[in-house]
Amino acid sequence: MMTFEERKNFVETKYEELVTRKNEPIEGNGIFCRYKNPVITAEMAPPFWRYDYDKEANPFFEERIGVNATLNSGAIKWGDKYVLVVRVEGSDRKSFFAVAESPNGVDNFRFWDHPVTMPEDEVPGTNIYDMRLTRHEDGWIYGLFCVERHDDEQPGNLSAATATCGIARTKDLVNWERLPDLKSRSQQRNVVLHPEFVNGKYALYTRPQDGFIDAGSGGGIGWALVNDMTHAEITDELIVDSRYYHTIKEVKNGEGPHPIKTSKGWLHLAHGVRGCASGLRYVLYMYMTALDEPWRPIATPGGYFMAPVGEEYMGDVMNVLFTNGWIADEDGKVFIYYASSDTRMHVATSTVDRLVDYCMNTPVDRLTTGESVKTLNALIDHNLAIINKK
Ligand code: M1P
Repeated sequence: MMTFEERKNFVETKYEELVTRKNEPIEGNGIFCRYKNPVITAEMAPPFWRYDYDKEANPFFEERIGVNATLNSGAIKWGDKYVLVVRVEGSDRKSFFAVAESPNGVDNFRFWDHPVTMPEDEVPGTNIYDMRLTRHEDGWIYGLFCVERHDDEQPGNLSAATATCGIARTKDLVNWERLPDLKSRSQQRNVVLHPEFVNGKYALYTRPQDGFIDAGSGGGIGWALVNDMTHAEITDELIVDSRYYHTIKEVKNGEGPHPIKTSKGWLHLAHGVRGCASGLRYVLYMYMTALDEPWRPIATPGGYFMAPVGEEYMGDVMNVLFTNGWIADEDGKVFIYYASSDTRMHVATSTVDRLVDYCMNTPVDRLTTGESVKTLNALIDHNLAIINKK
């Protein structure tokens, strides 16, 4: 067995190798490029978070605090750095937020020294996760996230929980002002703040749900206007992106990061969930809404945008891709940050033009096999006419 010094050296060398390894794009379908390596994994939590460096207190250099997963991360450009507010899950199953930054958005992510100390709401949460970051035109950076608490109305059920939208705001990603949780008739998860005022109000993408897990009668991704983020309350909610039978979002869907503004409309990234024999399958999909009416869909490409491949299938919760962060650079490049199987973070890159083209020109899902075959035959006939002309 190794000595204290040998182990410390071993742990630090392995960590440095991981955080400095170069990432490479993999050419794909013309819409986006995946990258060879995940961008953040549990092993990239700094050794000084996990080990006690005091030789007397920890003579075997044993790990004291385990990190289980690094997943569903909010994203923001911070000066010239690409910054993720990562959901870090400890081996005790509690998630917390921690900021990691990279000079180029695809590798060399390093965590800032301390995780985020998030102030509590009046009723403290048991677990918080999945932050969506919005640099709002009011001058604040908002973080909206899920707060999980035990459902005390079901005292005999240890697993009964409630999902509420927590709200905090910051100017520096270090000091967070906690605002009261969102008030809503239903439970809420995957709530996202739109970056601009709409009709003078704050606008939220919502996900009304009947229970902690079940979207039930929730209908899909909703839209609600709120007068004041310091006392946010949903009174009216409109469904902007519905769920349908036998689609990739039959069981649930949820807005990802806040939409990107383009000259053709707002670009949205979301997740859709369906059931299958092995459980739930989470994939990513896109849609666009009108520039002047961000609640009105103008493009709804059919099927998924990204689904798990290779090692992405495997992890704590299998068959899951989830996203709540992307960054659009001024030159039009888009960095899409997504987690696989609730375990690790990845990046894929594209451009605003490619994503708009994808949304505008991918056939819609016409909801039956007969219609899908008609759509396919139309493309084949179109292509054969071109090919046979040569
Ligand atoms: O386990 C997959 C995802 O499940 C939930 O997402 P949704 O609310 O859409 O079902 C969330 O707990 C999410 O964190 C998790 O990745």
